[in-house]
Amino acid sequence: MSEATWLTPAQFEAALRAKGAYYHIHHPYHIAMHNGEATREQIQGWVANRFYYQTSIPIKDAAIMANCPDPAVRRQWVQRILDHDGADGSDGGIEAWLRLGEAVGLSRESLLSEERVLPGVRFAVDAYVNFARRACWQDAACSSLTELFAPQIHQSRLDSWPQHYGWIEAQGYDYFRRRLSQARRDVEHGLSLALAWCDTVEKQQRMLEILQFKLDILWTMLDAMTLAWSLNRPPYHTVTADAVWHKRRLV
Ligand code: AHQ
Repeated sequence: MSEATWLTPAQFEAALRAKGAYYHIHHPYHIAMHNGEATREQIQGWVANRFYYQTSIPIKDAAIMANCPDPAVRRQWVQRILDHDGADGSDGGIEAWLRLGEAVGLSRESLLSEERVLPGVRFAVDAYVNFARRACWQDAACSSLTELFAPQIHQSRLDSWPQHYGWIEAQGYDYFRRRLSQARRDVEHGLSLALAWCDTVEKQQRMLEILQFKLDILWTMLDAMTLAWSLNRPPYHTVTADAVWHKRRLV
């Protein structure tokens, strides 16, 4: 492999953005949902499993804040927790995702119980949370930069799902709408942190690897869902039709 060379801030940002080629918008499961080819079970499975990701985000962000000694950064980062948990009487993203669950025919209890969360999804999401707990706060903060590509994916759902899935109640789409602006605000802060922090070739190369790690998390979540609901090979399917895998957050 050729020796890595120093990238100017503009070149480094371009290198980060080039990682969009591996974003999960290109995963077959996501493409099927976008094209209207997903079954009710596949949509419900995606909503129930992504709920575990959504409820893990504030835990991840709190871990970053716990490791960050800079009040100015914490004052900005805390907004991410409020976006998900809600604040000042306004519902947050987790509540909006519960409404998405109800819109696709899943009860709040079903999502909150995590009974539908696949082991592969849980392991991928837990890897993200544990990385945020153990990495330096700068590395962990910048791992959120997969959101460089998030506005496009949220918009694609708003553009395609209503026409394909008449059975999904419209209020379920509120979550994707709110993320269009929140993701852009997150990226502005995250990108400024990354460009300031990655002031050596080694840090730039490590950050590109960290971004790939996070892309792998998002991709792997959909791989687990593909096995279960596209290939009909949920965990232990050769042994039992029951959902016998562990169903609670252990880390
Ligand atoms: O809804 C999403 C969200 O709240 C976040 C927070 C952020 C992070 O801190 O890593 N990443 C993220 C993402 C959300 N939605 C995903 C999707 O496909 O709907 C995209 C995901 C991301 O790009 O990291």
